[in-house]
Amino acid sequence: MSQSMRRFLSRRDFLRAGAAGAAGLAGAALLSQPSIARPLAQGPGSGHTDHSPYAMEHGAAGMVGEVDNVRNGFDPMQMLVDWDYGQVSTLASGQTLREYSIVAVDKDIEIAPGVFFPAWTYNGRVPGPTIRCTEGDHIRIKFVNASVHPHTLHFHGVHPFEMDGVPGAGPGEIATGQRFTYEFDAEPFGCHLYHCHANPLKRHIHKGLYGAFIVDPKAGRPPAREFVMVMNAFDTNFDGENEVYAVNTVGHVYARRPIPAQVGELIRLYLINIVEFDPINSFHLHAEFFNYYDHGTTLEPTLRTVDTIIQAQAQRGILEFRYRWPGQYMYHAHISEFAELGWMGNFNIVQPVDFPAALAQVGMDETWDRRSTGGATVPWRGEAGS
Ligand SMILES: [Cu+2]
Repeated sequence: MSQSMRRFLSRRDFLRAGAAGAAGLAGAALLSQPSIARPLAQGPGSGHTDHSPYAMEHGAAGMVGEVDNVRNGFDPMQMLVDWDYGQVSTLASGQTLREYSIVAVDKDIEIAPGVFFPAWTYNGRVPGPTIRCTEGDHIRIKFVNASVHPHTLHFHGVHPFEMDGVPGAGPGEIATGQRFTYEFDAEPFGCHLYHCHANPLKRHIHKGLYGAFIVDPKAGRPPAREFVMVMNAFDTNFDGENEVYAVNTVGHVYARRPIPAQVGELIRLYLINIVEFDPINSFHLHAEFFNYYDHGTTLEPTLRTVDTIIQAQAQRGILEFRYRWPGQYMYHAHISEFAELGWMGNFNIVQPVDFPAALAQVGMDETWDRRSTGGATVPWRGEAGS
C-alpha cells in the first residue's frame, strides 16, 4: 500500500472523527500525519496567529498543520491572481495571437494537511493555469500529454468542431506522449473554463484536469480587485463521493489565510464550479450583497443584490461587491457539509493604511497586489466610478 493510499479517508471517517464536520477534517489530518499535529484553534492569546476569527470563535473550523505549497508546486493564494496571458504577438492580420503551453502530468497533491490525492494535472497544478485573453484574440494552445492516460483539452467557448477536444472530433483523445495544438478565436467574453473530455468524463474531471478561461470584453470592465475561484472537490477513496471540498484545491486555505482587500474597493470574483458527484454547489457572502453576471457574458448584471448563488456543474459567473467596513468576512458554500469539509474562507477587509500588514500576514506582497488589481488584458474604456 502506498503512502498516499494509507492516507485515504472516507467521507464517513471525516464526519465521524469529530462532532463538527470540520473538526472531523482536522481529526483526520491528525490521524494521518501526527508529526504535524497540534491542538485545534485555542482562541486569542493561545500563541497561534494563523487562525481566522471563525476558528477562534467557533473553535472547530481550523485544520491542523499546513499543506506544503512548495512540495505541491503551487500556492492557492497565488492562484487567486496568477493569470496566464500566454506568449503574445501580432498576426499579419493585426489580430493578437496568444500561445500557451499545457502539459498533462500525473502528480500526487496535498489537498488538506496530510491528505494526499493522486491527481491528473495540467502543468502540475490543480486547477490548471488560468488562461486569460481578450475577446477576439487568436488562441493557440500547445498540448502535450505526459500522463499515462489519454487526455484532451475541451474549452467552453466558440470554436470549430475539430477543436472541441472530445473523442471523435479532430484528433480526439491525445494518447500518452502525443501532442496537439488547439486553436481558435476567443469568444464570447466571459468567465469560462476548460477541462479534459476523455472517457470516462467524470473520472477525468474529478482527478483534476480543469482550469479557468477568462475572456475580457474588448472595452474592458471597471477597475477592480480580481480573484479567480475554482470550486472543486476530491473523492479521496474513489467511492463516488467527495471527502474534501475547496476553492482552488486546498480545503479551508482562505480561512487560515484570509484574502486581503480594502474597504470600499470593487471586488470581482471569477467563480467556477467544477465539483463532480454533487450536482449543485453554492457561494454565500457574509455581511454584503453582490451583483452577479451568469457566465460573465454580459456587461449588465443578470442578478442584482443577492448574497447567495447556486451553480450546477461547469456553471460559472462573475460576482461584484464592495465592503463598507473593516472586518474578517466569511464566504462559503451554503451547503453546510461542503463548508465543514473545506469550502469556507474569509476576506480580510482593511483600511488602505493597514493593507501592507494584511498582505504580509498571508505571505503576499506588492506583486500580488498588482496582479489582483491589474489583471485585465485591456483597460476599462467605459464610464468612471461604476
Ligand atoms: Cu483526461
